[in-house]
Amino acid sequence: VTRGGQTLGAVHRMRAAVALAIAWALCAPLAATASAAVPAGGRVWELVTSGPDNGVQLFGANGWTPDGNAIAYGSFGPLPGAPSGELIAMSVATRTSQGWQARRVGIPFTAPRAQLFETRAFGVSGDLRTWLWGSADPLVPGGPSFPSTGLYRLAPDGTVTLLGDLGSTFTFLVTDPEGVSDDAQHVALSDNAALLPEDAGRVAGRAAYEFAGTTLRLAGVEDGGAPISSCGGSVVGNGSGDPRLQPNAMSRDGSKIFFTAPSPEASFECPDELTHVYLRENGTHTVDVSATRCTRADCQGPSLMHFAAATPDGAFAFVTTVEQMTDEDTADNVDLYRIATATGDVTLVSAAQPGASTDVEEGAMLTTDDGRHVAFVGYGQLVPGKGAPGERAAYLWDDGRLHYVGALEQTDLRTASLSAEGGVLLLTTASQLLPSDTDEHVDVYRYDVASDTLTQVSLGDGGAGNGAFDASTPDVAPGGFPNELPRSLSADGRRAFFTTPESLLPEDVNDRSDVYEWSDGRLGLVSAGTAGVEATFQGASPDGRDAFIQTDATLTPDDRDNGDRDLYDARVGGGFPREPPPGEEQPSREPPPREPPPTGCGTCQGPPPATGSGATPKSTTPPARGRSPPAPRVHLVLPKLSATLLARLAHSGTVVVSVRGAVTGRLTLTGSARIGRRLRLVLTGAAQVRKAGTVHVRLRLTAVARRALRVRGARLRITLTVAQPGVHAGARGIVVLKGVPR
Ligand SMILES: [Ca+2]
Ligand SMILES: [Ca+2]
Ligand SMILES: [Ca+2]
Repeated sequence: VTRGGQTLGAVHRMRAAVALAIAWALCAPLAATASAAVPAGGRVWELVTSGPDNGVQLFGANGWTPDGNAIAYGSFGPLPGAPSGELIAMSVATRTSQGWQARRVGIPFTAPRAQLFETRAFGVSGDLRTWLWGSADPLVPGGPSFPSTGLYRLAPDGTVTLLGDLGSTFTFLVTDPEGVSDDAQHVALSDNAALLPEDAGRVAGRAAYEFAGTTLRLAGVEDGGAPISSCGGSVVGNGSGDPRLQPNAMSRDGSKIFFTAPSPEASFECPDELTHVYLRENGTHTVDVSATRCTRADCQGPSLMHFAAATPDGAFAFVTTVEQMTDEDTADNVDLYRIATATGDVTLVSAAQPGASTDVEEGAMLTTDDGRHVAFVGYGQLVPGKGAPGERAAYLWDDGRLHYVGALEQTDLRTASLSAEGGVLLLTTASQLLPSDTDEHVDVYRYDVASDTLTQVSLGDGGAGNGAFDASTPDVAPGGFPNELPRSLSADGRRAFFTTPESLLPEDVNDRSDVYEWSDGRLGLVSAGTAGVEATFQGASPDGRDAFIQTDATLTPDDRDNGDRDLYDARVGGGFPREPPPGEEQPSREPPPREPPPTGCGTCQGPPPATGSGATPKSTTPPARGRSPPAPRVHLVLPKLSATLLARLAHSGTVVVSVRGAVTGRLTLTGSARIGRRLRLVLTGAAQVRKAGTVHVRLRLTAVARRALRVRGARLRITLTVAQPGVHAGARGIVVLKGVPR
């Protein structure tokens, strides 16, 4: 297959390389020859995972503050300097005038057990300062322990509060809370276990609960506190647990919880009860927001109600149902309704005219914060003269006016973005919506209400963009809870972001994924486009100034991890003063003690040497607050892994190794490697060290690693981390395991 990007690539390779070299030298965006500027649009790359986090095994970004100045992200395994030892370690990076600085988030461990798998972050406040933690190990004395999971709140000052016991569940199987308020003081969740005596009569389904402060109460109840459903419980939102499928099931201030009762999965046990959508407000008052307003005799009801979304303030709820909720609605199809919770007013969203008939899909829908602009998927012809009979298509409802956007095959609105001001919808589809799209692969389209126009955004110079590549926009981070849904459009809709492996501009000289920005009709590169390295878009700040990307490319001089993956902010007008030259360093930024690579080490290597004294020590943690205690002079040494030991590990799946330099407390060894396209946990080991010195640890290959090694010719390049949470030292290195085909 010949692609436009490849034929252009050779011609432009040199030009792009020169442009990049200049950008490097200036450490600033290029002013002239705008078409060659990388990154485009006046953006400057800033290394977010800088200092000790440079090159950590990133898991994903979990969200950022609206100003784009702080971002939360997960990484594999306990990081050196971490206060605790979760499998997915959380950090928050904050932008300062000198650069991005990370702090670890975690709760120090109280019991010598496997925190690695049994503890994880469940949510975070909007300012990324207050955290919710779930753990099957007690994080405070007397807290629940396995198989029960405790829910904890970690305050900005480090105070840990046990909120309650979520019942007998394994932490990694517990769904995330379905609502966390902006201040993280309110948490809504659907639980199998009966957590309160009032819930003891439930015979099927889950029950919706709410933590208000430290008070646990049932949410799926009548005014007086009795469960609405006598048999089938209730769920927060629609019970999907997916923030894309039930946005704002809890209002951002925590005062309103939308719930469905009975719980949809209990329909067999409660055949006489129809699911309805209710609003529970301030833990005192409940309204059936989905009660029909139709007064005709033939209202096609009563019927099931499905919660689709709410606005962040809870002023509007959206439901889909076949029941006719208003007298004007006479069609017998599934419709989307908007309900004003204060007045009870109901608006039929999914019909351009009364009587128009089509079914709305019970899937992802989008609403602006004011509830006046809504995107949804429907089947058939909702707007006269647009689309085809039976066609699955995206629609945009604009304050009473319905617009046909375009056909959607396979894809849905999970990864779509609606601009905050409501006028622009960005979506991905494999359908060819415009003549410019001649491939059968996914492209990105931008619909503008004001001009009623559709634009193919993933289209490059000279028509590049019709190769066999799928463009994409981000879904919710794989690390679980988001505090912000990934956003691919600026509030005004004038900036749109996406990822594609296709080379759309001459500056993109690789055939790997890169991040692009469409801005007022011009396409630019947000990531580097340099050979051999890929980048993916994570999300943007509301104004579009900050575009967060994850990339293996080394984009700034302070990225010294030899090509490991990092988070970057491509920020309009960003950048920092240059680092002080060697010798001008603050005395407090003492370089970390470094061990030479162990001898007789087979294929392993020590951490890369610090390049220049500007390197931030990998083994120190910024003090949480107040004076920092003197860092103990401790440094762990990676285990010696001879070729024989590695072969034994590959064959048997486990070996015992010795780690030098341990102090008393918990020690963990984790190894991660790329298998296919994903970063996977491949090695684990832990020990409780009772006597400082050398400690023996049993290393185990995970099932996924053992499976991968059975493939002939397989090689796993494993990043091995040894860490002692709370101890100011750690070490990382690389080992290579060869496959053992059988
Ligand atoms: Ca296409
Ligand atoms: Ca590329
Ligand atoms: Ca890097």
